[in-house]
Order: sequence, then C-alpha cells, then structure tokens
Amino acid sequence: MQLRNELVRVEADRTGTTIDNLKRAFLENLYYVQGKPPALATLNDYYMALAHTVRDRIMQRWNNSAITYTENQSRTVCYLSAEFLMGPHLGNNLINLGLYEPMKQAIDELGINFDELIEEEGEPGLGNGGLGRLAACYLDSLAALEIPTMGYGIRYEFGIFKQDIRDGWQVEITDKWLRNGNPWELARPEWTVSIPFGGHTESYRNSQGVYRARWVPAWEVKGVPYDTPTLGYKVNTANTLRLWKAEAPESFDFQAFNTGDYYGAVNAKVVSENITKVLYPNDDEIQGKVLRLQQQFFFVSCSLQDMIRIMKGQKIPMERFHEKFAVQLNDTHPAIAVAELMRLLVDQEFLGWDEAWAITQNTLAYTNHTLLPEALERWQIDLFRDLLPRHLEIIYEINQRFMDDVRVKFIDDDARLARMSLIDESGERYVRMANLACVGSHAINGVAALHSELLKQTVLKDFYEYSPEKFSNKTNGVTPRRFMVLSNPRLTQLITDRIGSGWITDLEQLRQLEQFIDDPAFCQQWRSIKQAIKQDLADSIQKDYGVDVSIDSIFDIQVKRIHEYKRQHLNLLHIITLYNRIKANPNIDITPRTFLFGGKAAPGYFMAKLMIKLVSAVSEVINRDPDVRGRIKVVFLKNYNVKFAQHVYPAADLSEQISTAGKEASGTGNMKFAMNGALTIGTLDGANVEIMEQAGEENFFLFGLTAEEVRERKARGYDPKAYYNANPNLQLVIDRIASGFFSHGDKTLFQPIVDNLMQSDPYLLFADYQSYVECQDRVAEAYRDQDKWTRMSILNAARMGMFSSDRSIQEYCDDIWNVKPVTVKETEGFCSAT
Ligand code: OX2
Repeated sequence: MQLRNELVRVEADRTGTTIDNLKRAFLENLYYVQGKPPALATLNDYYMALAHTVRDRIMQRWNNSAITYTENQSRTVCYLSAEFLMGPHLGNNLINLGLYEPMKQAIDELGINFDELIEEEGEPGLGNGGLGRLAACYLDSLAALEIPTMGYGIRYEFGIFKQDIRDGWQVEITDKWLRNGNPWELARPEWTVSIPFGGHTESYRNSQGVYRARWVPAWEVKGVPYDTPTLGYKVNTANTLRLWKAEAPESFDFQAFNTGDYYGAVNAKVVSENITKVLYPNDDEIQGKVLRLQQQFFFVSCSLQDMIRIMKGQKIPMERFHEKFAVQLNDTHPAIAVAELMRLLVDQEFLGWDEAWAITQNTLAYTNHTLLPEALERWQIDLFRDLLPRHLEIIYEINQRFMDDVRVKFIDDDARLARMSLIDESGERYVRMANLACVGSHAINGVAALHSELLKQTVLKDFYEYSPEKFSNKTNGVTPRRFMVLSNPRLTQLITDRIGSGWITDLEQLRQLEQFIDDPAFCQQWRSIKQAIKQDLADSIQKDYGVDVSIDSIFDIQVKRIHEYKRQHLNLLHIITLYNRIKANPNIDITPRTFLFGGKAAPGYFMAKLMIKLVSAVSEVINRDPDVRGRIKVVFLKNYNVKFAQHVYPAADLSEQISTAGKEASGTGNMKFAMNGALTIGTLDGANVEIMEQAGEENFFLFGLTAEEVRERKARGYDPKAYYNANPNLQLVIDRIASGFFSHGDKTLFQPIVDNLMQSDPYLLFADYQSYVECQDRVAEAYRDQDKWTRMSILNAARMGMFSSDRSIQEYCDDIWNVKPVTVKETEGFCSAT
C-alpha cells in the first residue's frame, strides 16, 4: 500500500508563525492535545500546549530532512553515546527556529507569563556531566552545520538523580523525568529490533558446505526507538536523537504463560525492562556491573541493526557500510561496537572476515575522555562470556590477528604484547575496552591539546607507537546557541547591537568586540549587564537559601561534578584562609566574595560526599559569624543541572578550574564561563591551557604545578606533611578543620579528608596551596579596579571563538568523518506525502 505522491495542505495552526497563528495554535493544543479548557489548565498544561505548538513547527523540517537524506542516500554521522545531557528543549528549539521573540509575544499577549513556562520544563538528565553534555553540544553543531546525523543512545527511565541537601549532606532522589509525558519524543515501534543475550555458539555448514559460526542466545529483549528532533540554528536541518528503550518480547510472556508460570513471565518482563531503567550515576569512574555491560551492548546492537535497516531501505550494498556511515564512539562505553559490527557483517550479512574488518575499522572512530585509571573500562572474562559468548570469540580472533601484527612490528617485545592485548592476563582475566576501541577504529582522539599529548605518552602510548597516523586532537567546544543566546539574552543583545548576529554561527567574530574595550559606554553596558544578571541569581539564592549575597562581591563559582581531582576542597582551603585572616584581624580590608559551589557526587563516592558536607559546614560557620560582616558568603547550590547552569554561567565573575594538572581531560564549563565574560583562575590542565593561550596570559589567573611537575613531584616521593610543616597558614586551615571548629566540635567528622591530605594528598592540594592563595590575592586586587576587570572580561569573551562546538565539529567532519553538509530543501506550508 502506498500513498500517491501528492501534496498535503498543512493547516496554518500547525505551521504558521504570525503572532495570531501562534496564539490560535497554543489555544488549540491546550484544548485538543492537553484536553483542557483554560479554566482548568495547570501551569504544566500551558507548558505542554506551548511545547506542542513548537513541536508542530519542527515537523516540516524533520520530515524534509528525512526525505532529503533518504533521496540523496546521504553520508551520515552516527554519534554513539551512553549519555546525552540535552537540557530543556523548549527555549533552545525556539532559538534554533528563530521563533523565540514572536512566541514570547504571543504567549504574553494571552496573559500567560512566558518565562514561567520556560522555567516549568524539567530536563532529561540522561547524562552525568561533561561527557554527556558534550554529546548534546555536538548534536547542536552538527545540525547547525547541516550534517546528516543520528545521535544514538539509551532512553533511561530514570536519569541522573535529583540532589537534595539535608543537614549538609547530599541526598539522592529518583528522577522521574517522564512522569508528565515527554512532548519532544515520538516512539517508533515499527523500527523495534531484537537484542540477543547469553546462551552459546555453535558452528554449522551452510548450503555451500562452508563452516560458519552461529550464536544461539538464551534470551532476548526488544529495543524500541524513541526519536527527538535536534534542530540546526536557522537552517532547515532537523536531525534525530534516537534513544532505545528495552522491552520484553511478547512471545516471552506467552511461553511462560502456557507452562503456567505466570510469575516467571511477568518477572522476565521486569528483568528485560531493567536494562534501560536507570543511568549509572558515575562520572569518570567505571562500575563493573553486568547490567552496565547489558546497557552498552543493548544500545550498540540496536543502533548498528538500525543502520543496517537503513542501508537496506536505501538499497545500498552492505560492502558500502563505511561509505554510508561514520560512527563515533563517545569514550569506550560503546566500544563493543567493534565486535558487534563484525558479528553482524560476518554472521548475519555473510561477508568475509577481512572485508568485514576493513569496513569496521573504516567506519569506527574513538574519542577518549579521560586519563584516570579508575575510568578505564574492562570486563571480567567470565561475565563477558556469559552475556556475549559470540563476541568473546570474535574478540579472541581480532586479538590473535592483531598480536601477530604487533609481534612482527615490534620483534621480541613480550611486555608490549601483553600491554596491547585485548585481554588483560596479568591476573584475573579481563577484556580491555580501550584496546578494543583503538584496534577497531581508524581514528583516535583526545579532547584537548594537553590531553591528546598525554594520551600518546601514557595510557595509549603503545597504540600511538603502533599506529601514530590514527591519532589526533579535537579540542572540545560548546554551543553558543544554548550557552550564550538562550542563557544570556542581555549580553547577546549588547554584542549583536555592536557587531551584528554573525557571531552566533561564527564565534570567531566575537574578536570584533576588542575594538570596544576603550569605549566607556560599551564597558559600562557590559558591566551593568553582569550586575543585573548577578542580581537575578542573588534573588534566587535569597529565595531558595535565605542567604543575602551582595552583587558588589566577586561571584566566585565552582560548578561541576564533585571529585577529588577537581579539588573543590582546595577552593575550601582558600576560603578558610580568608576566614582565618578575618578572625585574626576583623578590620582587615578584603575584597568581598560570594563563593558558590554546585555539583553532584556519585552516590557511592564517600570522599566526594564528605566534601559537600564540608562546604556546607564551612558556609554555616562563615555566613553567620558577625566578624565576617557579610564580606564572605559561601553557598552550596543544590541539584546543579543544565537548566540551572544556564542561570549560573552568565552571573560569574570568576570561574574556578583548579584540577590537578594532568587530570582533567578538557573541561567544558571553563569555556561556558569565559564566553559569558568570567575570568578564570586555573591550572595548566585540560583546555585551560588553550583558553589561556587565546585569552592572553595577562587575562587569566594561572597558578599551580604543571602536569610535568606533578609527575616529577610524585616520582620523587611527594610528602604533603613537609608543606604543612613549612606553611603556618596552611597549618591553621587544616588544624581548624581537624579541631571540629566547623563540625560543632566533632573531631572525627572531617578526619577522613584531613588524614587523606596529610598522609597522601593524591591530588597535591598542599603542593599547590600557596600558589593558589597568592593567585586568589591577585584576583582580589584586580577586582578592585573595575574598569580593568571589565576590559579583561570583554577580552575573555571576545577571544573564545575557538571554543564553539561548531569549530570542534568542523574538525571532526574534515579529519575523521569525511562528511559534507547537505542542504535540506524547504517547502512552504506543504509537505510531500510520498
Ligand atoms: C569528561 C572529562 O572528565 C572532562 O574533562 C571532559 O571535558 C568531558 O568528559 C568531555 O570531553 N567521563 N566524563 C568525562 O570523561 C569521562 C570518562
């Protein structure tokens, strides 16, 4: 059955963009989609009606993109990621459609507060932090650059937990983000796939008498795709984020039901659906749980099978898989794709091994996001075999051939062979996912210049020496649409008034702002915008925490996951240092500061949770001490997420990027702050190095050891006590914490932190303490000269052009994916119904 190719008139209420159209459409969606007359409508009903009004206006672009890509058989980027931290969709979609202002006017004219509707939207917290947010920024830029793209991931029923703070401690609350329905997604059950698990393998003879391998799985689950459009900025491109939900196969219920095992049938359903139940809440750390491996294989197999379906739909021969698709592995979480693509091509599509291997390598590319050893994924062999017996065979086969190649390239080097093997055999045996990703990919990249260098020198050294041509750097970037245009409309207006709006898609144009640094009117406007935004944040802090903060103080902000390597506790050592100065001399002249912290700790990470408690404890004492006279305030902002981040970055004066050098692969918050005119205090770590290069050393507050110095210091035998003994200020800070001063006299509460620092200090806080405090003193001094500070702020924003994710994505397109833009055709008010 096929509809004739005829034009279907689409009603203006679905597509029209005049104020009148928008108002009518909103009311109609409220009535017919939400099923509510205005008298009974809740705020959420209004939000949903608005979301549907926006969604309707996306549909033509989305359908036209699908039609264009299909007709052209377009080469497509597939971004495979276990996490996509998209943030709220409504405002962002309006920005990308170019409908933000008209929609605001329409809604306001209806007597409804538009800003409240924007704030009403929750967010799909389908990621932990930087890695998931990077994936979201990349989808934005891919669409803006008109690159045919599929994002592939997992539709977790529960995203990252909501964080509450009770008595200073983090409490985790489940995130039921789908409770009120999700207007941005469409289920596509017609493209459901089957995912096998467990069982055994066997060999058989095909009709030509050739032996082949076959996987006989013990159980299977269904993968149902849910699609969300991802719009490009003011272009017709609407790509797809396809997230997979696990469901039990219906046949499963039947079998068990027939044997009378009703409980077993229902239980099997529960077990299947568990696979996509919850996001593992760890950032930069692995969890060696079988459910996690199930999640990884599940979404990878769903996605690769989906690509094969698309190939067949477009009648492209399977030998051309790598010409149709460029598949990027976002860290090792989807690295099982190497073995799964081989299985699909060899066992199911009957390609020869060598041809399948060439296709696999040419298709896949791998991005590494961390050097931390605790984040290097490996799976116990037994666990792996139980779940994926055929994949283990395939990995053994890949490994045997690979080891043979290494053996001839590096003759008589058994130690190297052992290090590069896909199987760790040094003790209990493991499959090494980073090695698998390296061997199965044609390109390998780190996420900042320093990180990519360190990768070559440390964790991936052997792979670099084996195939240096695979390695490159792709410094991370962030989207200026969400993190400037949407979250900082006032600054956006000021910039656009001066240099036009070209910077929104070509961020290097911000350089033109440099010509205004001596223009007092411009500087004054820049400064008063910052003050107004600070006032908004101050108001919300007053409302939510009952703490008064002055907008004339430095807004000194550290928001990111809580982790020892990110050193939120170093920030605290400085705060306590300032406090001690005040206690020693209550009349001391200090530059007022508001210290803001935000971020989640992995629920099982004891030290991180204790660091949150320490922030709370210190804030409790300082905020109410009359000697401080309000000159210092400390607030821990709970439940830091993308939505809240959008209010935080624009309000910052100072961005804390203080990780131990060599530990933070890139960072992306550092870029978001600087674009919004915050100055950075930071170490030479991750992308800070490049941020400082761009901003100029004179506009960056640099402190601390370099990565090289950190390495030397550790090699020599680092002794934190020596620093403690030599520095009376440091001593007083540590002693105050240890004495119970911040814990109502309880000397044991923070002992784990004190002991950790005194005995090993693995992240070298003590080594960097003095340098950090002196640097903070320079910050305080600089802030006193407001004209100078404002000029530095403008220069920081003006020079952040390279940190647009558009630049990063262009590099991936040119160097790794070899993919070109495809312009999506426009239809006005009509859509083709072929
Ligand atoms: C993060 C890195 O820690 C961060 O430095 C980087 O900016 C971000 O990824 C995006 O590249 N989990 N999260 C990360 O790495 C891993 C693993």
